[in-house]
Amino acid sequence: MPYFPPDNKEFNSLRHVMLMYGNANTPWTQHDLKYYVAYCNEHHREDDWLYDSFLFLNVKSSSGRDLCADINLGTSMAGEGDFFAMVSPNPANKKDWIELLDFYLGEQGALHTLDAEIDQAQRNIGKPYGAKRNVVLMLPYPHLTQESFGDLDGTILDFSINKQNLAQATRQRLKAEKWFVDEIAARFKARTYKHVHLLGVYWMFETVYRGWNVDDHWLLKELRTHIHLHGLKFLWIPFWSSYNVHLLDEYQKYYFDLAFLQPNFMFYAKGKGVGDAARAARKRNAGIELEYYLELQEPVTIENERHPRFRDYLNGGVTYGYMNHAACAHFQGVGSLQRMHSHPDPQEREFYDDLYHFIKGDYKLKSAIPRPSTDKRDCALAVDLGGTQLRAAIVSDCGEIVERKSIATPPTKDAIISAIIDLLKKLNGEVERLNISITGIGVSTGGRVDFAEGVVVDSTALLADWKEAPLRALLTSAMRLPTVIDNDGNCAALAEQMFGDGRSSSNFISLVLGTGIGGGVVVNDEILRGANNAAAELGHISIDYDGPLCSCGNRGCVELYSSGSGLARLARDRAEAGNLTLPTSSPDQITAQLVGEAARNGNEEAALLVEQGGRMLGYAVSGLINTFNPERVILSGSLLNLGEEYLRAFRDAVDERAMKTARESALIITSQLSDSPLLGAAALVFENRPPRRAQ
Ligand code: BMX
Ligand code: ZN
Repeated sequence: MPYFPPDNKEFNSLRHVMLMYGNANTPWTQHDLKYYVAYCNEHHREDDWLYDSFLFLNVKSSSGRDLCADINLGTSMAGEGDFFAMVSPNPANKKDWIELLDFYLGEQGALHTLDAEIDQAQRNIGKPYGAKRNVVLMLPYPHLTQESFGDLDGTILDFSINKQNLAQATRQRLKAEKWFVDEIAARFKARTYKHVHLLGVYWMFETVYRGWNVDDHWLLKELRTHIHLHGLKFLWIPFWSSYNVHLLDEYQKYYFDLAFLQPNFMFYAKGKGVGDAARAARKRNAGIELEYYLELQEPVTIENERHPRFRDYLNGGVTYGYMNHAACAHFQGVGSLQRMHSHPDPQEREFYDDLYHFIKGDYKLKSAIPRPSTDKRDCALAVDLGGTQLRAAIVSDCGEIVERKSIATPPTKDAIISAIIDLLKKLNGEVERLNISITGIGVSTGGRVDFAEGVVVDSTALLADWKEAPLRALLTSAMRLPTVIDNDGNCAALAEQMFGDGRSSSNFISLVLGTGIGGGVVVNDEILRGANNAAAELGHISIDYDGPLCSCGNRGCVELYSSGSGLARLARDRAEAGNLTLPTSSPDQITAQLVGEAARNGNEEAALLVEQGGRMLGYAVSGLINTFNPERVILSGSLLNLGEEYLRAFRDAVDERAMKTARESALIITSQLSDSPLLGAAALVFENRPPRRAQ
C-alpha cells in the first residue's frame, strides 16, 4: 500500500498542509501569513511559493473556553496509559463557535487575510502557483460537559447525558456539528476569495471513542456524510499510539477521507523512529506529519535533541520516500517556522531553507546531527552462516559494522555451533574497548528456521549437516543474551527494509546471489514468512522440470544454474567433458568467480555459462514479478561481481518474460548494502527496538 499520494486531484492537489494554530484575540495578519504562503528572502520579501494548504485551528475561544477536546492524556509513545473521553470543565458554547466562524470567515478573518497575502505574494514572486491554495478548518468538539450550548432551531442544545440517554445526546451533538459545517459552507460561498479553495474540515480529537457517555463513532460516520453533501473532505491527524492505531487502519472506510499519521517522534525520549512511522503510514494509505517544535516554550523531554530529530524528519522524507510520495502535514507548534526564518542561530535558518527544498521536493540528504547523548551505542552481535563462510560482527543500530570476524564454514553441526560461540565470545570481549552495549544476538542462516522456537529445522546440501539445531537455546545459555534466528534470505530482505533500498517501498523482493540463492519477499511492509517460515526459498523455483536433481528434492531449480555453487558445478561438468578450459586443472578449484574471470578475459564457454546463469535467474524472477508485483527487485551477493553480462542477461530475460504491467512498476537495482545477511541478522535484534539514529 502506498502513502496517501500528493497531487491527488480530488484533494485539489494537496501536497503540504501547514497547521496554523491561532487565537481569536490575535487574528492572523498578512505579515505573519507571508512566511507560510511564500519562501521569504532575508529582506522578508516573498521569493517563491511555499505551502499549498493551510489548516486553521484554535484550541480556545477568546474567553478561554475549550473549543476542542484535550488530547492523548495518559498515553505515551509505547502506548501505555489510556484514552478517555474528554471532560472539559469549561466547554465552548454557541457564542464561541460563532466567534470561531468569524475568526475563519469573517470580514477580516483568516481566509480573507490569506487571500490578500497570496495576492501580494503573486505580485512579488511573479509566477503562478498552480491549483488554488487549500484551506481546511477545524471543527470544534461538542463537549460532553456542555449542557447548555445555545439555541438552534428554537431548542437549547444539551450534549450531556444528565437529563437524556446517550442516543439523544449524540443527536444533539451531531446537530451542532452539522450546523457548523453548513455555516462554513454558506459563509465561504458568500465571500469571493480569489486564491483560496475550501478543501474540507478537520477533526481535532485524536481518537474515536465510544463509552457509556459518548458515541463519537456514530457521530463521525453521520457527520462525514453531511460534510460530503457540501463537497468537502474530512481530515484527521491522529497520534500513532497503540490505542487508536486500529482506527487509523480503516479510516477511509468509516470516518475520514484523509488521515496523516502523527509520529510524535519529536516529543518522546524513547520510542519509534521516523522509519517506523513512515512504514506505518504506508500500510494505512495515510499521509505523514512532520513535527518541528523548535522553540516552543513547553517542557519537551528531548529538549537537546530537537535539531537532530528535525534533521531525521527531513532526511526521512528522502530515505523513506515521503517527501515526494506522500501528502504531508506540518506541525510547527506556534509560529516556529516564522521564527526560523529570522533566527540568529544559523542552524535554525538552515532548517528554513531545507524546508523550502523539502516542499519543492528537491531536498538532499544531509548528514545526521550527532546526538548530544553520552550513552553507549546500541549494537547487536550478528552472525551469518552461509554455505562457504561463517561470519560474525558487531553491528550498530544504524547499520554500521563496527567489528567483524570470519572463518570458513565448518563441516559438521557441532563444529558450526562451537565456532559460532567462539566468534561471539571474541567479539563480546571487545565491548568495553568500543564503548558499546549489546542488545542481543541475531543469526542469519541458510536452511529452514523455526522462527518462533529459534531452531534450524533442515538444510539443503549446501549445509549438509545443518539440521535440528536448537540454536537459540544454545546461544542464549552460552552468551546470556536474547537471540533471534532467521533464514538468510529473509534476513537480507529485513536489512534492506531497515537500512537499505527497502526503506522507501512496501513491496519488494530481495535476492542474495551467493553459494546458494537466498530469497526474501516483502508484501505490504511485512516479510512473507508463510505457515512455518519456509516461504521465499526463491532459489528453489524450478525453471526446468526435467533438469538435474537438486538437493531440495526438486529438479531444475534456478539455484543449480544461477548461484555460485550452480555455476561451479556446471563449469566442473563441462571441464570434465572437455568443453571448457579454465586456468586450473583441479576440479576443486573451479569456482563461480573463476568462471567469471575467464568470461571477462574472453573465454567464450565461460561467458556462455555466465550468460545462462543471468538468463535463468531472469526467468525465475519474471514469475516472481508476476506473482508479487513488487516495486523493487533488490539484488545482492558475491555473484554481482561476475560481470555485466550476468546482469544484462538477467534484465533481458525479465524484460522478455515478465508481464508488462507488473514489469513496468518493478525497478531492478543492486543493493547498496555491503553485507545484507549480516546486517539483517542485526536487524532481527533491532526489529522490535528500532534504531534511533538517522542514516
Ligand atoms: C539455499 C538454502 C537457502 C538459503 C540459500 C542461500 C540451505 C542450507 N540453504 O538455497 O535456505 O537461503 O541457499 O544461502 O538450505 P547461502 O549459502 O548462499 O548463503
Ligand atoms: Zn532446489
